[in-house]
Amino acid sequence: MQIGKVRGSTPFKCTIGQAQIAQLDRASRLQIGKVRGSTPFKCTKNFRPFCTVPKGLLNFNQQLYMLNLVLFGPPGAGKGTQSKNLIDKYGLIHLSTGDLLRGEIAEGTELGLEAKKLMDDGKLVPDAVVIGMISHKLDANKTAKGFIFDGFPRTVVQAEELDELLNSKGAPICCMIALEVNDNELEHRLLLRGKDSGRADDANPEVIRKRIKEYNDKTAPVADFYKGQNKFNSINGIGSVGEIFASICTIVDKYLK
Ligand code: B4P
Repeated sequence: MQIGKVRGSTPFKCTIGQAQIAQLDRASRLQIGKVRGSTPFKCTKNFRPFCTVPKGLLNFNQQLYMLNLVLFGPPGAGKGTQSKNLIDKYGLIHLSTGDLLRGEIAEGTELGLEAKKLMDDGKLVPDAVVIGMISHKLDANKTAKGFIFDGFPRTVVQAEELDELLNSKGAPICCMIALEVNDNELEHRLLLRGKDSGRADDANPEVIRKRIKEYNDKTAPVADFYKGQNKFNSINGIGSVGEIFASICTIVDKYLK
């Protein structure tokens, strides 16, 4: 439990990672403030959404709270699939580095042409490229309620850079949710998708195995990074999309209480 203080308010109880919206009591004309998950607190007419404690309660415009999630897992674990559901339910901005890179490829940019060679070969794109893309997207979405980072960070360097970027904006990652799926199932899913996705990296079993190896070598250690910050949550990524989504929501909802 933390003590929060919004400018012009009395201190109030709150927890890290909760509190989204300042709900002033309209009936009593701005006298009682409540931030989701907090005890009601007294505030004045000058109440402004400016919080001195957990910085994660603010978005980049200094409004209250951002819910920033990392959706983690090997290729084909279902990050993209579950992100769609999460956006609908929580109104977050989806940042998928895979989608951003495929967008660059579709537009035929220089960056896209470079990335395509690596992606088709099952390799990761250089850190500086994806960090630059993410930084640009964060700046372009200053009023977001929060972000789902899908497929990013994929290396410890990316995780460190993301921390730096978000901390400088006062809105750190709330939690990482890792989808656990075994290699056989991953290969099966990606080959199935490859039949109609048109994605070269899904069509070839050898490339899929290389992507899984890249994940084990370079991406899996990112989990330890978030374990060290007490933000790591693991869930079983095998089952129906609905069941898995329900498990994810149970975790996300804890951060909203
Ligand atoms: P991504 O686009 O991130 O995608 P992915 O790892 O292939 O898949 P994802 O986990 O999102 O799976 P999905 O839900 O679609 O990466 C592609 C490439 O981009 C990387 O290899 C790399 O080269 C590059 N890249 C991206 N980000 C990078 C970064 N940060 N740094 C460096 N390089 C980067 O699910 C897969 C399939 O499974 C779908 O067909 C889906 O329908 C199915 N499925 C999902 N859930 C299921 C379930 N519960 N049961 C059965 N099937 C399911």
